[in-house]
Amino acid sequence: MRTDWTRQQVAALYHQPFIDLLLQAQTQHRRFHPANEVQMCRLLSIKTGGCPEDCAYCPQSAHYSAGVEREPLMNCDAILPAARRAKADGATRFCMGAAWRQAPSGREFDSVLETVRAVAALEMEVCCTLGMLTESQARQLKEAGVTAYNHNLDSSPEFYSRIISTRTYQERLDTIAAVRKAGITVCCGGILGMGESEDDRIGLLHQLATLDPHPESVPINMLVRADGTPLEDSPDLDPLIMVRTIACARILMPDSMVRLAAGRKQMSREAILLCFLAGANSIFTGERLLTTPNPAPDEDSGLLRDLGLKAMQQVVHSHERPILEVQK
Ligand code: SAM
Ligand code: DTB
Ligand code: SF4
Repeated sequence: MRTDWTRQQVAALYHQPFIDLLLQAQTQHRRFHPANEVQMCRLLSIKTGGCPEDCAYCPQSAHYSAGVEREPLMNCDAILPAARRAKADGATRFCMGAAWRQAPSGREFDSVLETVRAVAALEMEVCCTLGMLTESQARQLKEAGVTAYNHNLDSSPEFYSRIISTRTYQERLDTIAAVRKAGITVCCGGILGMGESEDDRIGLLHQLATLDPHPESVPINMLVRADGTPLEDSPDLDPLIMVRTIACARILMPDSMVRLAAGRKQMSREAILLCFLAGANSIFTGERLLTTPNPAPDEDSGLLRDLGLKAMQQVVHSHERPILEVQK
């Protein structure tokens, strides 16, 4: 697994002719992952809105008025039925998101730990995204059974400061390091369609691919424009940019799960198919992401059926697998 990519190498990869890129990505995909399988993940917003950060894309920021109702932290009894439903619907990963700048301490954090223990007992992957974490909080989450922590770099270091002013890129990297140190797998990716340049997308890919080890999970989000946020009027993103970025992520981080995350509702079936061809092997399913809509479950099951894709039962990374077989 290479972690010493230069930004020039990432740029050269990114600028390849599209078909060469897709062929390389799909070949790499089949070396490391079962072909025609997609992991289904489910999101739940367990604490909604009123966030002190000013992320320009986010409807949950208290700096903007995007019409998201604030909701306090849900308790374990309220969350567990959603996790059970997700499992019954075929999801193998349950991801709980909270609109916090940083995970709190005390009673609220204890409540999250209780929930994590209960979800872990359902034998699903348990992912949390609660904002910045200290090493001690990361350790406690690990002990409670968290398997993954989502914390995105969002864009290149240069573009980041145009999107968020209340938290630095380095703070993001520090949280990722604390998560890694606690032995929790890292889920780290970004958002496309915020007005960033090609060079910014290359910069994001370069940052991700030089994390050592790579994030086990790389979510690539297409901006979901929310009214009331500074990015509400961003122009449409060409979906082929999602495809190109996903293909690069697959080639640079071959063993990682690449998640086609937010934005599928704005994408055609053909564009989504190209993302799968480029090496995406995970989606969020269910009516809702955190606060914004996602394709309806029957639409998704129809798509998977038409593409002959199966729901992945268990994710196995190559370091956990003794023999690697290249699938034809
Ligand atoms: N507050 C925590 C944080 O920022 O790490 C966790 C929740 S936050 C909503 C999780 C991620 O969702 C963000 O890092 C961002 O990449 C993504 N996200 C938020 N709003 C989005 C939007 N409108 N479109 C696409 N992705 C978005
Ligand atoms: C990620 O990269 N995307 C997911 C998950 N990690 C937490 C969240 C997408 C949120 C989209 C906006 C919303 O629904 O509020
Ligand atoms: Fe808060 Fe996370 Fe939204 Fe930023 S992305 S405003 S940190 S909830």
